[in-house]
Amino acid sequence: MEEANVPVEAVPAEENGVEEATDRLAALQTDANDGKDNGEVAKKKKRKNKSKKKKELPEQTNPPSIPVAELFPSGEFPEGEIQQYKDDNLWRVTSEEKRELERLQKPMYNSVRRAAEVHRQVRKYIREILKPGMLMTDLCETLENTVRKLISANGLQAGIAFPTGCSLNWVAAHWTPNTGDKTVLQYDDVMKLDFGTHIDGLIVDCAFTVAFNPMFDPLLEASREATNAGIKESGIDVRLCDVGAAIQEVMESYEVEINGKTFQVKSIRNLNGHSIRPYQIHAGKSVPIVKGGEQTKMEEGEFFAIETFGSTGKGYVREDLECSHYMKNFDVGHIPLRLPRAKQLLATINKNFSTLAFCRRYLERLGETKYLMALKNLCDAGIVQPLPPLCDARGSYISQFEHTILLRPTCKEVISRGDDY
Ligand SMILES: [Co+2]
Repeated sequence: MEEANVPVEAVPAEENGVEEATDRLAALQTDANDGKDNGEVAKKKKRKNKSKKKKELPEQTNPPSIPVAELFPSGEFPEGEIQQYKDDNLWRVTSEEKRELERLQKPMYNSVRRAAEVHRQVRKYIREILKPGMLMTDLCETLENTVRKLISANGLQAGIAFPTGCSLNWVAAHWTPNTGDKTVLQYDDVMKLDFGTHIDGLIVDCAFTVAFNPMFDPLLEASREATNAGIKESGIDVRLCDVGAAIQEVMESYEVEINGKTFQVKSIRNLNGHSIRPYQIHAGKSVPIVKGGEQTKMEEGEFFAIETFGSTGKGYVREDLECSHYMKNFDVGHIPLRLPRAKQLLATINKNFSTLAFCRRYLERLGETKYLMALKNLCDAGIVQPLPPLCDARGSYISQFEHTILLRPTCKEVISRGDDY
């Protein structure tokens, strides 16, 4: 019923840009990839011979091009990592009542697992092609087009859940290049790749950090392990402040030496994880990453993004730099608009993003031009919220890891877990 059924690749304005991005990427590819390609050819021949005897499951190509729906013909997508609840909640594992509740939710679990499988396959590919010298815009467009393909993007029913965050160094979050940005990824950069996929608004919010210089390894390990500690601590009836305390303890047990100076890694005190609901990335509950937070409890059935940020700076962020990210206010009802341009832009936003976050590049690929004043009108009217980059002290470095978890009635499922992190 969505007319956005038109495959996104069919948007003409985008075609050239994508090809250019792909060409520039190809120029950067190493011989390592050639070796892989040859291996692929050899494997394919082998498969062809075998296939006479037994029908095999399709395998993903490199670069990835097969929608994950086709890779799992049964329609069942892989479960995430299962963790048992602790202490007072051990009984849930075997409760027949709780198991029945889960049976009813199976289709919903399966949808979000499909979004997670896309996330895993896309990040695996992006890690392979990432290298210093890449244009950030090319990186994002390649990532986004790969998501669109693997998730079988279709209007608001399946697609990208929010802009590709690729914040560098002291920028913690909410940075993606605007059109024309010439930023090039550097060997000494610390990049947070934070991207989201969704099926029917069920969002997988998952992020990792990339650094080429091994000097940053302890900084990355700090936030990776802090996030794992937060996931471990999470559970039904667990107080959010206890999750924050567990995260900070692990994070701040790390030190990192950068160019001869030693820093204790700090948890950024004004950044949080968050609960997630359909089409609502920040659904109301915040998961602190330092001690002293709220006593509010996590509840059965909730989705949470557990994310932590480790910094060598002040451990405090403020809004800075040019804005790229925007999102419709989830709670705002119909507001009549008189300015025709603002009205028309809002129609585009409603149709393509609804209450999912978007960026300027996403508007432009839909054919929007000269929309900045209209966008400002929507922000001033309180309909759209600008989400500017969040920055610590200039010259500092920040790492981030994030997973989406689901507090199922019988167990905790780390939906976005992969063999990478
Ligand atoms: Co998040």
